[in-house]
Amino acid sequence: TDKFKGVIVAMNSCYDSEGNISTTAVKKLTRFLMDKGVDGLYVGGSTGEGLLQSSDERKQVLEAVLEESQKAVTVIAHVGTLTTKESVDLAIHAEKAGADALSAVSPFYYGYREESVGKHWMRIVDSTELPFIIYHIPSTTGFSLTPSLLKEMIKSPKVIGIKITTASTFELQQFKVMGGPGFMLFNGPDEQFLAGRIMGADAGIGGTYGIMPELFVSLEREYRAGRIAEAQQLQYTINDIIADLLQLPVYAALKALVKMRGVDCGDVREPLPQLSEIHIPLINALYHKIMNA
Ligand code: NGF
Repeated sequence: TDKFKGVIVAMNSCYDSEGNISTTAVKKLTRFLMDKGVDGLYVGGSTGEGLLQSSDERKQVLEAVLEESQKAVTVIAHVGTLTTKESVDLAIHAEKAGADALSAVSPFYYGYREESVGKHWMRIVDSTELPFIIYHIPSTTGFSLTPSLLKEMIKSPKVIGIKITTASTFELQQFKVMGGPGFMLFNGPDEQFLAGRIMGADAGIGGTYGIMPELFVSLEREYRAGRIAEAQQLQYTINDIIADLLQLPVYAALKALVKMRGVDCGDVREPLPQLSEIHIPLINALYHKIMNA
């Protein structure tokens, strides 16, 4: 459906100076992104540090986003955790709080096989009436979604798509075909947003959108209008910024830049790597690149 099209920001979580959730800052960031014209928000994912928070904290963040957005943009709640019980609890909460959809990474650490991952995901799916988006990110979870598991999962009409964070647009396109009519693919790697869109992604979900929402919103507009050369130029501009970003501890750098854009979300949580003095010149240069793009 149209609800899940376009630019969906994998938004940061915000903390105060003591490292506790700042719902005030979460709301401010929500407002900032909405004012830039993004289509949706993905809460508590990788960029959102959901896996570094307690369930109670994750609920606070989601509630703050929903309170501020008031249904004006699509809100997807990432509810992946290490235990089925906790994910189901987060899913039920997300539905009650008013989220539009659920998403979850596969459980990790014990090196689960397809059958266990499928059971975990389906328990989440069955716990609410909300649509569910599989989060396929083998680089962090070690689990790669298989065609056979996908086939099983799409038997439920609630499984509406896959957020795919792999570099392969071939894989993206193949999953899209396997999912059948109406099945949605969400592009994960921001550096190939346009490539993903062209190969069948209906939307992108990404963390770097938050520091340069204008560029992604423009890119999406140009793409929809069929102005591919213009869209490609914007992707090149974005990729020049991402190439620099990847020289830094990415999540910490994103937060530093979000702060420069006007919303102080605090530091990333340990054990994520923090920024240090040596990174400051590159951060400043990046900020100028973004503002002059
Ligand atoms: O964080 C990663 C790890 N990838 C994100 C994104 O796919 C994850 C991507 O935006 C996401 O959306 C989330 O926060 O849940 C990258 O940060 C970006 O492409 C720069 O490489 O792979």
